[in-house]
Amino acid sequence: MPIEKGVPEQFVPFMNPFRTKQRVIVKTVSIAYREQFLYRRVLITLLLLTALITSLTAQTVTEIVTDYNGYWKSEHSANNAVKPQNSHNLVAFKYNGTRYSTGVNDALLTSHGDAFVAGDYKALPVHSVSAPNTNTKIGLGASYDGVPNGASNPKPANNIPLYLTDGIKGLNLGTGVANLPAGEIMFAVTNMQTQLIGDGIPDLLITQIADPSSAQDSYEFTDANGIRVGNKVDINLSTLPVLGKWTADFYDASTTPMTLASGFTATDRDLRLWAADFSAFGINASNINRVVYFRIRLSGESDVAFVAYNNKTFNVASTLALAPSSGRNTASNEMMEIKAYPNPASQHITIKHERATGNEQLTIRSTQGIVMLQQKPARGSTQTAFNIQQLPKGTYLATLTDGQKQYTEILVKN
Ligand SMILES: [Ca+2]
Ligand SMILES: [Ca+2]
Ligand SMILES: [Ca+2]
Repeated sequence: MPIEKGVPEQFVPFMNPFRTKQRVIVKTVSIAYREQFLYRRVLITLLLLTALITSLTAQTVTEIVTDYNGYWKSEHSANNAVKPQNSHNLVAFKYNGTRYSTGVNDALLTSHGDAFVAGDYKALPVHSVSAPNTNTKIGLGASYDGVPNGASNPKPANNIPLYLTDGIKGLNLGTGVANLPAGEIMFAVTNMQTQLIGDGIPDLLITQIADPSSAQDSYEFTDANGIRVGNKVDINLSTLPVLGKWTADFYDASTTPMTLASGFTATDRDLRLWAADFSAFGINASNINRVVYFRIRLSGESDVAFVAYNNKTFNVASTLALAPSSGRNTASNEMMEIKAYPNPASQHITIKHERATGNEQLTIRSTQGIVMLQQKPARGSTQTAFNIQQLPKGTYLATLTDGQKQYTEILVKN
């Protein structure tokens, strides 16, 4: 949700080079050549447009069904006039012309005569995120707080992970976060099913619940050391078709209790959904065995009710960690502001960090999120050593936090 940004960039400029060229050349060439040139120009434009439309429709969700007031269906071509203003769960979505259920309530679809392919989708289990900034807002259906046209007292809980994982299977579309703080989220993935990659059935669903900006979140798979496997996918949600509208309060999450400004009370926003098969991430039979994590790099401007995954295609063990990416090159594979060495290690591991102020905490967690070791770096120090002899062999996450920022590094004990 852009707060102080201008109009998002559109894909405008590709015609311009042709125009410039034409102006220069046309004066000096024959009519026949000019016609031929124009014909070619039209042909090239048509081909470009066809390619653009094909790439857009390849990932297009055109309809959603939720359990709002029992049953609510809204299509891109015909937005439902009813605007949800409370919790409601995603029951189904239509992708490339086929309706897939999420497993929230298949019987509801059957009772309304909606044909569907049975699916099993769950929200990614986000347990922690970076600290909210002044643009971060919690979006809740306007009546979620019990006050249709105002704020409740006490205010709703200021709990970002809650609103990204609430509802049936975590798929509550009526709660979410606008301008989700910039950072990285890592998920440990298991049981990747090769035969379900490239089958055209979506494996990832991303919601967009407010005004989209052109800033792009980036999604990718990584190996045990955080190195990308396949390709990253930058997701521009501003080009997606609008599937419907909802009426929401956007509480300011930078203070607790949260506050609700009048301009953000009971205000209408668009709902969008992005979906893709994991083949879009370059995952295939030859590299699938290297996949250990799924990583999201958040731009700081996405507005998310939940990010869901196809539970038939892979399982997500836990949320590992989140670190802010401010000032970092998000195109890079580097994810650490802290550095562990040696890594892998078997006896001792040393973690280099910025000069400690005395307010930091260094924590080593298992991939299940269990705290294994913890230390407070000494004030003025730039590295902290851990004895890891007692840890079982495997992969761990070291996280440095000062209450505001978090930095994470993947460790391997061998
Ligand atoms: Ca309200
Ligand atoms: Ca939600
Ligand atoms: Ca698939």
